[in-house]
Amino acid sequence: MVNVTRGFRSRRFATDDRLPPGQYLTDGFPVLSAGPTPAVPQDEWSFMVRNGGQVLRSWAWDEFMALDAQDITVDIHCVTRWSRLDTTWRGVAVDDLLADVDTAAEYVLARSYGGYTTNLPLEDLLDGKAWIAYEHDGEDLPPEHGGPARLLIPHLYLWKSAKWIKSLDLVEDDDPGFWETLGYHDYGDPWREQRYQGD
Ligand SMILES: Nc1nc2c(c(=O)[nH]1)N[C@H]1C(S)=C(S)[C@@H](COP(=O)(O)O)O[C@H]1N2
Ligand SMILES: [Mo]
Repeated sequence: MVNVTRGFRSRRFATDDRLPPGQYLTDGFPVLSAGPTPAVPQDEWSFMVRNGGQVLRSWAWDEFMALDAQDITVDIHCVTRWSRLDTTWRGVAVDDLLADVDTAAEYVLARSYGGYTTNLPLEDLLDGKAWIAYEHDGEDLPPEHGGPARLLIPHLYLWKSAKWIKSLDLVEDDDPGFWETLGYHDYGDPWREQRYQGD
């Protein structure tokens, strides 16, 4: 009996430990988009790494599918206060996409089909912390959740995980993206509750 109780408690604490301040758990997967879902057929899709105006790397869909992929299980946290634990994805590590790219840039502006942007420190995209994901829950990523492919950067609030990703642009300055220009935090660490500028 004592052991059962203890096991139950430790599971509860384990879940609480994984919930950043001010967040609640949900089993659903809400859709949050600032505009309409862009239609991007796979045969018209490409993904680029750019520096200034220069395209450093570019992959068509078939080329991207041929890259080494990883299965990813992560917790995700939306600034509107919902969190989901153990979400499953498949995608390519940004480390692999930026391998051999030589740059002095310290920041990245992620750009999406449809015009959405979000700013990130380059180092936050490296060392196994970010992916370009094209499957969720064993299925092709649905268009409303960012398909054909989206950025997945689970250690930051989910607005940083740009849906319908088109390019990662290496930049020298941390210029704000779409939500950051409208008052959201430039970095967005859920564990420090960096929801808005000044948090
Ligand atoms: N291109 C694009 N990416 C986006 C958004 C968007 O409006 N456009 N919304 C962001 C926000 S605010 C959140 S919370 C998540 C939501 O992802 P979901 O709709 O798959 O839950 O996507 C982020 N990525
Ligand atoms: Mo969001």
